[in-house]
Amino acid sequence: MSVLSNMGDMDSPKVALIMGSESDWPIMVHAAEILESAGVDVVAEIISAHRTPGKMVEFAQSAKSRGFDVVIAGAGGAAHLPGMVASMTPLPVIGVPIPLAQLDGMDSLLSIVQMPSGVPVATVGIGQARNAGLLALRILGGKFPNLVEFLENFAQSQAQIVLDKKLSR
Ligand code: RP5
Repeated sequence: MSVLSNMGDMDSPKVALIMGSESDWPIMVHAAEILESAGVDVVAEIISAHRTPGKMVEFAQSAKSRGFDVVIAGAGGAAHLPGMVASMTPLPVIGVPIPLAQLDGMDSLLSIVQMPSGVPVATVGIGQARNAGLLALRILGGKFPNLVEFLENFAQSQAQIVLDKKLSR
């Protein structure tokens, strides 16, 4: 493998979208969609902190050299994936708490948000994968100015949708 293919294309933004289970994908796909509509290269993978811990360590330790700029990690229940990955990479990690049948995602939220001092994970709301994608775009905007333009247009169209609403009675 050449150094270049290992590093990826350094001039284009690249986000790793990891999740503990295939069952997280219907929520996590919303992060992929907003990122891809902004032209960001997304690599999605199932990595479980508990079922595939070796794969998690390998991923976290190589994420930066693989050319990723940001990691978005979704997990439900005892949601240790985002925090464990953050402990092994200098990249920004955004955690998405996945709601499960029991406890409505409060377990996932509390598992992800309450990180020890020195190991930050930016946590979005329960099930809010699209916000994780948007936050990743804001982080990437510092390096890729075209993404700032995308976000400005996004905010404008979002505002227009609200302005166009009519209340009927
Ligand atoms: C977590 O366990 C996963 O992130 C998922 O949200 C949850 C349930 O996984 P499955 O039993 O559906 O594979 O690790």
